[in-house]
Amino acid sequence: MSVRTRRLPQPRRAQRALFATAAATASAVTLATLLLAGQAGAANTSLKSAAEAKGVYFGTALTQSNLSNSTLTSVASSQFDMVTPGNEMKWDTTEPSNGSYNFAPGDQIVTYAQSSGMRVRGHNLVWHSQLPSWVSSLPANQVQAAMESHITTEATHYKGKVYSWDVVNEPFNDDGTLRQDVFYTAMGSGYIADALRTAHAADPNAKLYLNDYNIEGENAKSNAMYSLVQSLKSQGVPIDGVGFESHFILGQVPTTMAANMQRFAALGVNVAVTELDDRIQLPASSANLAQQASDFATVVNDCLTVSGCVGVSQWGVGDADSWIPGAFSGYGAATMYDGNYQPKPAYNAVVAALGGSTSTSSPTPTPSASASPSASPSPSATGAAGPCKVADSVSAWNTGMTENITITNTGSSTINGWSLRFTLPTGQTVTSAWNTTITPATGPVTSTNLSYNGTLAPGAAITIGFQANQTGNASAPGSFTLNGSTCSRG
Ligand code: G2I
Repeated sequence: MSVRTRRLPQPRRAQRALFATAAATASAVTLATLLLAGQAGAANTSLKSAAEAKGVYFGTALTQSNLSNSTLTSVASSQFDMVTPGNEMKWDTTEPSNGSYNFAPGDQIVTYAQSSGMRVRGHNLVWHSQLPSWVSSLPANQVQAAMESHITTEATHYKGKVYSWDVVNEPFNDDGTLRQDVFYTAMGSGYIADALRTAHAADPNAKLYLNDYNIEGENAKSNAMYSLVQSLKSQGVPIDGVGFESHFILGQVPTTMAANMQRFAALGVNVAVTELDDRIQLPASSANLAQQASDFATVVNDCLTVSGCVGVSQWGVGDADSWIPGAFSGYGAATMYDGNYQPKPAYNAVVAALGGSTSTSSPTPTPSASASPSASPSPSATGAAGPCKVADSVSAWNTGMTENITITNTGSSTINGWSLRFTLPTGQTVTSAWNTTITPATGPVTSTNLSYNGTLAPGAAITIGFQANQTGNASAPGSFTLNGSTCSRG
């Protein structure tokens, strides 16, 4: 498998110029946008600009309720150039009763995407889930007509506004047999070709996809998808792409992913990573976050390796809006942004995998594809850093505690790389940390910057934190020194 060099196809470039105008307007939007760009600003290349330079997109899922979270939308519009509506184009929203359509929630996402210079992956037209009961209880001889009119009406409504459609979502069982849903039961396997033809008639320019999970590696399910696509292509059925959802468990990205995607591309279809996340059993340790950075970089590299891979989308912007904690008890931290929309090690690893720069001004090392979050502070970290202020807050329970520490650069020079030293009260043992590495786990400890938050401009603040076991004394440390200077408190 060869690593390709891509040139953007002309239409994509022209479209991008159009989006750039919209994006220029949108980028004036809010101070929050600027602030967030600064926070992610450990990385001076955004996900989307790095992806576009490679001829691919970087997308995210967004729901209607996400649109009222300005922190989230600031990250979304500055970092991503493709949006997949999380729920708003699904059948239960768009046609809750027979013949009665509601496109308002989906339209809101499209409007947001257009005003932010992002394209839209339509998701989805036919799926066994989030399907209103009126469809599943139709007599078999009425299912085809209902499916065709649903597809025709929805794809016509969004004609010219979506880049692609997931026409049939998740058609397979894990053993490679087709799911016995209402569509299969009424029409047999031919419902898939019928759905694709109907969508193509309504919007001939949309790229038409089949999308599924657990088809990322070579296995019975991906073999079945492969045979289906091969057969559809041989019959001249309009199919343009296969979506690999990619809901991974930490450390379990299949080693056959690139080869698997490549065999689909060789059939003459595009491939895309459509719903990437990488769930971690909580609490996430810094080693977990390093593994996650490696997993994300692997997936992005797999896409870049495969000619015909058009882009990667994450399922949700950050850990705070991810579906994982609600669906998998005890798991979370599955995205590139933490619960406060701060970039995690996976973010920098992805920018690096895309060939972008994660730092020019900071002397902290540019993370490699397998970036470790525990980048050491730069040599300058040992010098005097100038004034600093530390505010900390502790929340404790019988045997544990979390502590968040906000460090502000109150001086007039930029801090490039930092070490914060403090002494943990007796009985406290750090079990995990965020936005920093803390060593050792007890007693006098040193907390150092990660690769993405080593630079602190004058007036800038960052928050780090840790979870610890404690044996009755959950108080905060008495004093903090930053690069050798004692910090004021408050
Ligand atoms: O399950 C993760 C994804 C797997 N592939 C297809 C995607 O469409 C799917 O997305 C998720 C949404 O992210 C969830 O938000 O699909 C779920 C349903 O299968 C969505 O969850 C549902 C909840 O289960 C409902 O209780 C809720 O009413 O979201 C609904 C709308 O908020």
